[in-house]
Amino acid sequence: MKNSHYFANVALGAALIGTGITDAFAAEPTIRELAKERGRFIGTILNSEWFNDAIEPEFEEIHKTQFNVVVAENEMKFDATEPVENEFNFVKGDKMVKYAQENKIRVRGHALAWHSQVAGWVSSNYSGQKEKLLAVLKNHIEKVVGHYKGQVAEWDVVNEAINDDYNAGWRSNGSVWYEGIGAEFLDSAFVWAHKADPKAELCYNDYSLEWGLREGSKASFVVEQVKRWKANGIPITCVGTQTHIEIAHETTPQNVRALAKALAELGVTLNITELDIGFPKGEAGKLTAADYAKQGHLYRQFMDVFLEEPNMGEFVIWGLTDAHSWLDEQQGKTEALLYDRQYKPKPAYDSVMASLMAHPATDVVSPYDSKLFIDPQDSTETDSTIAIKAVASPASLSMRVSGRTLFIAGANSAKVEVFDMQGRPVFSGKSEKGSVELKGIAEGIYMVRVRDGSSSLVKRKNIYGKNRVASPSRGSFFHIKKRPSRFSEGTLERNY
Ligand code: 9MR
Repeated sequence: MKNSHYFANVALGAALIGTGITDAFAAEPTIRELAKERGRFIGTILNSEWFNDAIEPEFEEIHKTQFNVVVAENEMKFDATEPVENEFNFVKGDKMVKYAQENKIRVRGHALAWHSQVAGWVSSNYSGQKEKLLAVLKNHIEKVVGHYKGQVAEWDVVNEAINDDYNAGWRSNGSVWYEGIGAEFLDSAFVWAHKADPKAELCYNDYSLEWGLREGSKASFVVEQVKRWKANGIPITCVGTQTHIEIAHETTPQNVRALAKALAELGVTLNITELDIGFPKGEAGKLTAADYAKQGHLYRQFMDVFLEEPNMGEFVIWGLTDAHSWLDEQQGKTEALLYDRQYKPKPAYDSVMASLMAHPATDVVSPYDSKLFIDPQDSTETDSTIAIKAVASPASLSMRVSGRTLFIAGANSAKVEVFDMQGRPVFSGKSEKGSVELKGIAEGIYMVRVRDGSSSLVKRKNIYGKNRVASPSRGSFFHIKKRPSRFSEGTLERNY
């Protein structure tokens, strides 16, 4: 386990000022610095104790030093934001957004349409009344997303709407939304959220997505729904896999990799949104160094997958310290986080750092390529709360591959980089007079990035051998042209 960390560094660093030997400490990076260099967001929740000013001072110091994305544990949920019909309470959410802005931390909003933590008045007043419930949900989404427009980069628009059967389908029991409205509450929620903040990323978030893409699984069901949403112009941009797992769940990182690849085909980002890797509660106090090393190994594998898959953007852990975790309060699990109960980094912390170090920034593709995804009018700073735009590609720049030649229109001389689907660079060069030979690349599908000054374009391309001609591209990777929505409220076309 590391024996030096933030506080140790500060204290020792302070003691060494004046001796001229502070460089070694200045050199130790934080998770957020490495995440930022890689164009990614790594973070954790602000626990409810933080909102209530009932948390140790170490918490916030570590939080803002180590992480660059944040989520409210409970304070942006329906029951917190609209406890009384059409009376909104943004006090706690605003407190977090202010903190995030002051510390240049990206904000995830959690969660808009969920069957749990809905204010009691919804079912007492409107249970089973479709039109009323639609109006309630619409008003809630418009007011909440509207309030945080431009400040919350991404919303969990729908949370946990899939049932836990072995043959996954929509959760039909215990959901005031599904029971009263039917499955179109999901489509509507995305459309309303997009209208309220067109630049926000919009996610479908759920648990047990880490159990693989077998037939009937939640993950397969999500992929099918995302296909339908995309085909129907529903503005979904991301899926969140919560990933609350146990130490024995060794196959889960590779299942997450498979899900990322399936979603990449659909031009959708996969985010890890609530990771924790718990030990059975009975083992508390008996855990050995080998147990913690095993936990670290699993964290490492998740971080490896995260950094290697080009369509993964956020890695959020559901808690910072084992001293404050929903697992201890509500589940038979414990000791699942990066920091122990005394705020000392665990081997899991070292493993996350080791993974980041092993994946240099030049090898990590960012789905938030600042030039491609962020509206130039907003900011060039990725480490910020500015909303990400998943659609902009400069109209003037385009590319096409024929055999091994990449033709670029809109730029005479552009920087060209090619990455394999693991995000590893396989070619780098410059185009001359609008074309470049892609030498030394095996046949296959690649991500091609072209940059010219402030313009940048990323597309997925088939690269063929000399004598074959490329088939028309099946579409770009993140060049998602959001079709103008064919949907107006009340006329949503569904395909379930
Ligand atoms: O951590 C949250 C805990 O404090 C709440 O009591 C609980 C109530 O549902 O919600 C926890 O957070 C959940 C998250 O919002 C959605 N995914 C599962 C999380 C853990 O239950």
